[in-house]
Amino acid sequence: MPRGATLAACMALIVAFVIFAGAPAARADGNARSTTTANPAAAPEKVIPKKVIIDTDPGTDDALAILLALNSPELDVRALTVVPGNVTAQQGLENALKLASLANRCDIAIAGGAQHPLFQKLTTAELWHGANGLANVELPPSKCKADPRFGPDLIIQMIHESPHEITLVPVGPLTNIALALLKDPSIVPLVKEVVIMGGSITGGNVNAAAEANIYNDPEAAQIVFHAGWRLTMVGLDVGDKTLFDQAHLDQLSKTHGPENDFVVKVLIFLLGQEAKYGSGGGSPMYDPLAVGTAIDPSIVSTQPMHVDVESRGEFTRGETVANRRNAVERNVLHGDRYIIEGIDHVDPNVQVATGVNAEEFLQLLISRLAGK
Ligand SMILES: [Ca+2]
Repeated sequence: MPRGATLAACMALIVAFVIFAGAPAARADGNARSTTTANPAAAPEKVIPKKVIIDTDPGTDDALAILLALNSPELDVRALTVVPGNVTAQQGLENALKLASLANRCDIAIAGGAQHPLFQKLTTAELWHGANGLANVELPPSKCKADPRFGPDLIIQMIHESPHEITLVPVGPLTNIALALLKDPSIVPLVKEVVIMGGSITGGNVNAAAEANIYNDPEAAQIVFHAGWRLTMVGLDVGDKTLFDQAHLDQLSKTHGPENDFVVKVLIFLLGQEAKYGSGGGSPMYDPLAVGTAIDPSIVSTQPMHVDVESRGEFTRGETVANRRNAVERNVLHGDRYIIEGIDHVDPNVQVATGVNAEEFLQLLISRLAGK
């Protein structure tokens, strides 16, 4: 009995040891499995779409930008607000309604806004965008209805309804955004981010100095640039690197769908205008690149700079004057002359896009519109 009892006790000890020793291993294995399950590489997490409001003056490249946004799962387009620029406010609203209808997206709010720039007459750009602003392509009448709210009021309301969640993507003159800021400055800290198409740090397209969106309302732009929110400027000079050319057009022409076919017609028009008036080589995708940057910020590289908008220059009204070193000399009057007494730092207020992965972006654009 003692012998048998000893054997039984030993067996019990061994079993207990195995269970005890095995338990941590089993727990570790269990942990490992749950870690594997949570690993994004094994099971990608559902990306929460970014809520965006696109303020637009549609516009051929606006049309491409809007359709890119509406077909990108990374973005949750909450509203299109219309500003005069490429076309009049009335034509722009009609175009925005037709574009949303084409994409079967009457669920989003589409509202008119300002009727003219803050302090100057409007300059429209039918030369570049066609008489109707959409490359003279006639879209079917819209099934969508305009939201009765005033665009800047709609922007204010949506920002308050979703604090810290809304990304503003203005791709026209900045009149509506400035009006929203002037009416309710409390929106500034409640906006997640602002990504604009506009400006340039290497010369303009209206004239030597100014890019069209900023030229069309410099005072509004200065208000928006100095609001104190996170602002990324996707300007003319980076847009000029994203040339949609004949090879891209051939690629997109192989697929079909109402949006795809419309976009191909617009791009044929744009390539024609570029051949006639531009530098050739393709059509710059200005507004779509701003949307592309909202989709994937890594498409562009940026540098923080202090940027002011010139509003009084004889030759430079509407220029985005970028301080690349974020410093100014401190010049102090001594008698009949100034003496430099030091260097003062100026805070950057803009993330200026200075580089772009153009082909990656163009392929993103094509892939989102193909077959739609
Ligand atoms: Ca535009």
